[in-house]
Amino acid sequence: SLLGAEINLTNCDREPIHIPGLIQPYGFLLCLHETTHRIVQASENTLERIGVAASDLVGGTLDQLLGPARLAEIEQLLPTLTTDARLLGSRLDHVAGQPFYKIILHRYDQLLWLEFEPVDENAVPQLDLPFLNNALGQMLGATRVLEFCQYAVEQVRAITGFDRVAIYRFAPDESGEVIAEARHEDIEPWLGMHYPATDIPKQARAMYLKNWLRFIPDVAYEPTRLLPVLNPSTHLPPDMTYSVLRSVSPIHLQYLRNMGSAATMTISLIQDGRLWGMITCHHRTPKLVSYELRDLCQFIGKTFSALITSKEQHDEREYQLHIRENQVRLFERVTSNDNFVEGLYRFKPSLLDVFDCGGVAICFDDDIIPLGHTPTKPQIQKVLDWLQHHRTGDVFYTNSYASLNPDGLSIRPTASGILAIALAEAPGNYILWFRPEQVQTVTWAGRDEKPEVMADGQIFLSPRQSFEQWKQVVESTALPWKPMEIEAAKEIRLHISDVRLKIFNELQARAT
Ligand code: BLA
Repeated sequence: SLLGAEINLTNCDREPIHIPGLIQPYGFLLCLHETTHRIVQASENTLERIGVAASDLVGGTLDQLLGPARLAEIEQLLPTLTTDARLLGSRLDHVAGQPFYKIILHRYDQLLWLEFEPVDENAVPQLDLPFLNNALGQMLGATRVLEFCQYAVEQVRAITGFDRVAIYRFAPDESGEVIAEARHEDIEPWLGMHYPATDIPKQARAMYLKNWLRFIPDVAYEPTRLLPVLNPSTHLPPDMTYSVLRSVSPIHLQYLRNMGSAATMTISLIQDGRLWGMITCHHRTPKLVSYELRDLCQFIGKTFSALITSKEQHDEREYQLHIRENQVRLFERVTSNDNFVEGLYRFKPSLLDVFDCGGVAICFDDDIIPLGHTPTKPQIQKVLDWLQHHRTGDVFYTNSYASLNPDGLSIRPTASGILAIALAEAPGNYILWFRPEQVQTVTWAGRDEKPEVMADGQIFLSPRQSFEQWKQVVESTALPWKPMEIEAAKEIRLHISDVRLKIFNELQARAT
């Protein structure tokens, strides 16, 4: 590595992936001095690509390569260039008598970057407006997040033809889950799989916030060096953050090979300045996607990003409505039933159905009524004893009971999360909602496979070893209780106390 530091599985976050001094050789790169427009660096594969040695190009100007019309066009573009990529013309360009190339230009790190990409003549890009219009209509019309994601993966697959197009959504702990997928029927599904945060290191995430798209057309490539490796003015390797051809981390290339992927394209999904998720595309054989189609995919990624918050809000409102409706129906039973406790569990919806949980326990007058997946009655009794000594207020909740009470370790599969409401004055009267440990509910990629070991003893690089690591992080935790769920529990508590007060008053009235 350029900084002389050994990058391995434990320090990926420090690999300086923005300054590899290398490119993917399917295209070639020229870096021009910002003011003189002389070529200061060139990728070493120009000889192979266009029959001109990089050493012959460096120090010279572009007129060695391009005709006067093309040169004039470039000279006109250069002064206004920014980090935003510009494609030179939508027509094919002829470089020094060789096959067709397109030129992608941007300005960064005091250099003008000219990246030459070969044109796949079999895949002449078509900006299909009816398709786009229809795609946009679908995305706008989708109401739920998952439906929205499904449209997006199907559209990207229809445009590009990748074997697999998936949406990978990040969790607050930065691990992620495949929540939508469109794939070739011959390959195994990844839907529902979880992968660890370390699969996409921090600096790579930061890079994908600046770039909407990362493209690796052939993971089996031999990287090509820049000549010279260091920018002569700065004596540093040039910052390739915005370079399309930027060479890929060898660790990530190995990862992709282990996944059975020969080509990938990844589109960032960004919400409020943070990475919400990514559309990841994989192909079993090398695959060149034209710049225009990649641009179209970026357009879809940006549209997706702009709409995601509204779809999330829709899901939230729908969940809120579901809670309200079930609450109302539950309250009717509680009020109309002679025995209000029966109203809580005998019918549908019961306490189990009002919001997401694994199980419920109604603990009333020394009786415990469990519903769904709960600890055993004696275990529940222990939770009640603990609550009486430790609880503050009428509502208590945690998504990691075992971290508060070591005794909770034995019940963590069903009761890592506990939401409790105290009923009435009598001590020990509670309703408890339970939520299972996340580890019980998550499908981790390859969790049941044995770690494989490579010849040199290094751990085989794949998502499949990371389950243990992640498990340690989230052990004994459940998904957190949402504010609207806690609110719903409080309302249930109030309603029950109203009903009991009414019963009490009626009894009093009858007695007098
Ligand atoms: C990059 N890792 C990536 C990228 C993805 C993933 C999508 C973006 C680049 C690309 O398009 O391929 C991970 N891809 C996934 C996951 C899924 C998927 C999780 O399809 C699930 C469906 N990777 C590791 C480890 C390290 C590592 C242990 O697993 C470090 C030691 C590094 N991953 C790594 C690096 C990059 C990366 C450095 C940046 C590559 C680049 O842009 O140069």
